[in-house]
Amino acid sequence: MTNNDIDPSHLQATIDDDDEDGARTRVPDKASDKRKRRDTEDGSRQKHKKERGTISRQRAKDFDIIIGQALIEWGRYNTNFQTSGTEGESELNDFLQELERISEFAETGATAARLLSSLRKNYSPIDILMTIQSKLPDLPKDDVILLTDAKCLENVLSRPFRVPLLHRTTTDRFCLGSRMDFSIHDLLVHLEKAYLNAKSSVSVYDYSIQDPSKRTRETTVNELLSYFRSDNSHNVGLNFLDIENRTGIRFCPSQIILQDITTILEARNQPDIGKTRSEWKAEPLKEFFLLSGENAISPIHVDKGGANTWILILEGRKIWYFPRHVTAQTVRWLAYAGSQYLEGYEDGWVKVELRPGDLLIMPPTFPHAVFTPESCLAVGSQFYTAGNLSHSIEGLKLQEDYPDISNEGLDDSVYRTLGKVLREYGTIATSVNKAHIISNCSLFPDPPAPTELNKFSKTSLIDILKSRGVTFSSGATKNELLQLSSQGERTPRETFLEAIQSFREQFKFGE
Ligand SMILES: O=C(O)CCC(=O)C(=O)O
Ligand SMILES: [Fe+2]
Repeated sequence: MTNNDIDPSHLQATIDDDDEDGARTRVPDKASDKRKRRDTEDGSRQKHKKERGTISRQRAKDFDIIIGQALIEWGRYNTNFQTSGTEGESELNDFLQELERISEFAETGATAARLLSSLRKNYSPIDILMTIQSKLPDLPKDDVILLTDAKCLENVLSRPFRVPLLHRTTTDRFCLGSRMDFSIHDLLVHLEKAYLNAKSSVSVYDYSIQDPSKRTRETTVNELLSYFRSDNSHNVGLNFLDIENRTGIRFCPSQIILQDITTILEARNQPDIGKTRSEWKAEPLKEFFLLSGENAISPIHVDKGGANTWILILEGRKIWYFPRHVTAQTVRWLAYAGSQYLEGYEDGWVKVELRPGDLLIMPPTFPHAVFTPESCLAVGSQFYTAGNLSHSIEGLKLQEDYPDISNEGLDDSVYRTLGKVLREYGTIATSVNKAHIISNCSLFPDPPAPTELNKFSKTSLIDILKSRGVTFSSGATKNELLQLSSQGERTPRETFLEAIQSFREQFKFGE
């Protein structure tokens, strides 16, 4: 047996030989009075047995109290509200009721770690081991990774993660966002000043509309202002999920900016601090506000482009639901079953309650549904990390294959960013990182070599030219089309496919 192997039966024997204080029971040694000694021994054994019983009962009670204290405190909320009865609303309302019925609040392995450390104050390591042994099957697994502080966030982001990260702000745990003193009122004042005169439009998710693909409609800042400023309680929770943060205030936790792979590559490309000669210019992380009316519901979807998403609550609350076990297969199931169907998810659904100051970070292409029990302002954005890059590539392909899984379409910036990252990342990736990325890169086809273009049909050439936005006369011959195709500028997606191809070529077996 090595030092790392602990034999539970051995521990049991050791502890049974000792009294609960860890001191061996001493019996008076008087050779002249064996009987008395036996009596004393019997009495003392009985006494200790009784004491042991009381102490282990007490220990079990203490343990339960500590478990109770270590569990995350989740607030109450109400999902039974009046709807105005349109078909879209009642459908989504039924969806929410079902989601509530089947989902459980997230549990975490950190609970077990906290339990251990609180037990250490009162019990010996052996006591703890014995108790943990019997409770092991009941100890929570990680539905989320609970973050304790900024250092912890930095560590977790530097590795791959497959479950959401959650940081809860409490009196002794500060918010990880760079600030949180910005309310719904502040946003309305800003929007009124910045946009109203320009009659700017914003998109709103309106679930009173029955066809899910038509629920995102354009509206004006004016409608947004009057919706949030009227005192009447609303039947329909409107959801403004796409308000670009142009306040000049940045909320993103600095650990996210520092672990964002575009930030890292940009810094590497600029050894002379202060000079901006580099070709590489990352697009700065754009932040978006999510402004949601009370009782807004978002059905199941993934966020776009295989990116990680962070979200910080500034005011109000949200209930965030997700499958307990997510793989590419889960996402394909979502594509098949649709955004309002909850069965078929392995290990069911879990939820977290998000309060002001709380930060949630989801890994790439992670299905989720959201309920807003009280009007809420949140801010967030998307980013790529080295640890999750192979999953991002897989997620991007999933969204290409099943566009309906996301509430936002793919845009050129996704391909541009990932293409640039792949071109640069090979120089710093470990061989394991490279292997993971390459194996998912093979989900994408190789871009056509210019010499192979002549094998393409006329229709395929027309498609290529159209995707590049190249204009040509309707009567163009195949040769003319060929010439245009081999000369023209590539689309961001084509450039991304080329980046994938050259990433693969960097990796030579045996080197
Ligand atoms: O807050 C909501 O209702 C949904 C937010 C969300 O998941 C998104 O905008 O992608
Ligand atoms: Fe989302």
